[in-house]
Amino acid sequence: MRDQSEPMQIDAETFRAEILRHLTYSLGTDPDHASTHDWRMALSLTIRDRVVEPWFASTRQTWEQDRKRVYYLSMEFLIGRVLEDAAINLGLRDIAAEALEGLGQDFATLADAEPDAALGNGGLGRLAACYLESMATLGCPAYGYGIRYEHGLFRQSFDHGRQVEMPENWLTVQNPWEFDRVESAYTIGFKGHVEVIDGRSVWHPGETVIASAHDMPVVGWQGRWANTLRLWAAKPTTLLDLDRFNRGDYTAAAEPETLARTLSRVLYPDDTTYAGKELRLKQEFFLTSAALQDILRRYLATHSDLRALPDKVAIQMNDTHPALAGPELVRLLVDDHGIEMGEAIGIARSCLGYTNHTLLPEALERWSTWLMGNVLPRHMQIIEAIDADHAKAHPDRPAHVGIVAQNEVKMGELAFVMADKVNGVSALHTELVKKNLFPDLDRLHPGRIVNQTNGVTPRRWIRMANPALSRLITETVGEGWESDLDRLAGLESHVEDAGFRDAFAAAKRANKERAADWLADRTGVQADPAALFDVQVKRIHEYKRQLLNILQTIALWKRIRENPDADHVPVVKIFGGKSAPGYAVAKEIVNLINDVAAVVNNDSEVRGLLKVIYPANYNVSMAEVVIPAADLSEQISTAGKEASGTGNMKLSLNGALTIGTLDGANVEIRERVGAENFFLFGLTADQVIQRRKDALHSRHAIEASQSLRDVLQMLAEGVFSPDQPDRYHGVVDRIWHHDYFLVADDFDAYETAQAQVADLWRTPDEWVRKAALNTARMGFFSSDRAIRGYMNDIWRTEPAI
Ligand code: 26V
Repeated sequence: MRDQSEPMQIDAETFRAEILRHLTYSLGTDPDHASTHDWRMALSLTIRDRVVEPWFASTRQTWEQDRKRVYYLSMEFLIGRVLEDAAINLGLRDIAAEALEGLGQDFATLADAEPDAALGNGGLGRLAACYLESMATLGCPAYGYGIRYEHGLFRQSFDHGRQVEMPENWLTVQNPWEFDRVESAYTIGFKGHVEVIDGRSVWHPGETVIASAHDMPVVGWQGRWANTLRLWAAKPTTLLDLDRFNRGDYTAAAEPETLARTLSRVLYPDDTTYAGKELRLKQEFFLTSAALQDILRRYLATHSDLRALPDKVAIQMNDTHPALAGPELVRLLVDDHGIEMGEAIGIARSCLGYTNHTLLPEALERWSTWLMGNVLPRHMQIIEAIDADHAKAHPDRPAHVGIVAQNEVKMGELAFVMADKVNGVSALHTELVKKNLFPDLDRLHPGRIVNQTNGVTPRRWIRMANPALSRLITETVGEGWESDLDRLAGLESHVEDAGFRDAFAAAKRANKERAADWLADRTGVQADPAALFDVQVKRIHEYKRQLLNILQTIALWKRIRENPDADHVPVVKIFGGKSAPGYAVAKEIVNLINDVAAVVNNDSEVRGLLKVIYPANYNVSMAEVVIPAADLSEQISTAGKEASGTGNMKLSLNGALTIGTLDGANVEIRERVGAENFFLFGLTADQVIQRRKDALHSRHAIEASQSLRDVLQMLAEGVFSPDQPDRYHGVVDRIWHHDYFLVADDFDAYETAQAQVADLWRTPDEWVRKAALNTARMGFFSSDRAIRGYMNDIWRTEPAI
């Protein structure tokens, strides 16, 4: 293996020659005729060549040292773009840019042409991507297992302010970052029946598909280690029905192929409600079974005793979506390897961990026993055996705690019972998992539930997304902070230095200018980089309360119009986010934000004091532009509902102040950055529960707030929907009568906090102090810290470097 302390050595001249070699021999074109796509491919392949070396070395070392491996099973990996991230981790970003310059090409232009790998909905999928990168950085031998969706998360556009979904097509152009492993393929069964032969159960599936592996290398900081993200594509077991083809029925002949491929065709875009759809269950089993067959094959290549599996294998279930890993591992151990059921359950449990990412009841998976029994008849039997085994081991188990109840399989309970450790994703969330979600199981298994507060990778979210701030950090605290984020604390002693504060402000200003250009290009709306950039970017959901933000925006607009000469702070409200396609209330909020933007941005009386900008199709790449430019981070969920949040971490790390409730990781962010550097407002999780007991809570809140009444009246009168004055009557009615997320109850407190924000903005030097302290005190939220926590407390693995 290469000397790991040395950065990769290659000069621009050699790099240029390699790009040209790929252009000629891999792309079959020449510099005079090459398109942007050709250049991007040649550049990507040149960088990819440099990834392969540490990738092979890491794999070889793991085999030679017979290391324990971590397997991260997730239905979602929200990777984003790969090229620049890989270039930066390999230390090749500047050499590549220099090499390209000599060829008349621009690195940023080529990097921008790469489609996002959008194989995820939001937080859960992006967390998985950050964790893969941290495992590679720390030298933790690991595989990510996911599905190679042909279509990632839909593309969002707006038609008259309303969300329209279009299919996403990242694979229509060749993906240079994947290797098709035709030799790594497994048969996945569905349906059929179970036969008992000599006391042994034999499952005869009625349908089968092939899971075929595609590997993406994941390279860590400075190329010291690389792991594999293995994505499964579904293929038919029989390509063509030749009988039908020969009879001339060509469409029907291709049917087996079409049916099989459906399995990995699209990512389910609804992260709010579990729908009980057969195809989703099949996708979950497809991922899980392929991963487990692969894990056992790898283990058995060098071991024979499956009883020692937990010494070499740690499997993490990213939410309950891969929770069939329990029953599937038990099935393989019992049916294929002859291990007794009780022992198999014990072995499987010792390998498995379960991370919970949501408390929302409608998102908790429960499959009907009818569907489960039909699609996976053998697994249904095993789930019942697991449930019986657990009941027997815990005679004091209350009846309602079972895995199977009222003709449903509760996947949370299944994952819990089959896991060695169960974790929440922030301190508050973990307490709520114990208290509200699994109180009885927590009592039966004290110590099983642990906390691992989320983190984000500083390589992508500071070093790559924010080069201006990165340079300042390196100048101030020296090299190496990217893999040791606690060193950001070294900024703190410089905060009283005016020169440092100026430099910090200048970096933010540069990012805001870049973002303003980008926003103008996308939306036609010009933002003044001197204004306060107030940012809320995340999935659109009632509990995240974009509605609260836009109602306050309306109140602000009204105040500016009524009192044009007052000392108003110029604000740019930036929104980004997609609604689930079937989530009508969220779509109404999307529509409202766009309608408010149209009115406010075209109101000459506002004179640039307020802009509302909502570019369509928020994704990882948009986050990389907007987050470094933010002054204010909106983290305003109804307390108790946001498990953690990770955007909150990215924004504060990049020097935004947070306006937020005591929810998820906000609590820990505030503890670390200091209460005086955080705009807190709103009811606590306990107060939310209490408040809902008053059936008239929202009416009381509205009656107490002149400002909210005015806003609701404007909505009711159709001020923002003159073409259809009753468009927002539903919104108004819900706030009055069914305000489950307590928008009304928190409105006044939120307005007060926003007034404090404006006050602080009026003393720019004070603002910069607090912003810089946010960056300096956020080192804890590196995903490296989180992964070390998983390695120590859950996986019991050691880094290989
Ligand atoms: C849920 C469902 C429900 C069933 C149908 C398909 C589907 C797909 C995705 C999800 C994910 C919901 C859970 C989730 O994304 N939770 C978020 O996880 C983040 C990482 O831990 C955390 O920061 C956010 O607070 C939490 O909302």
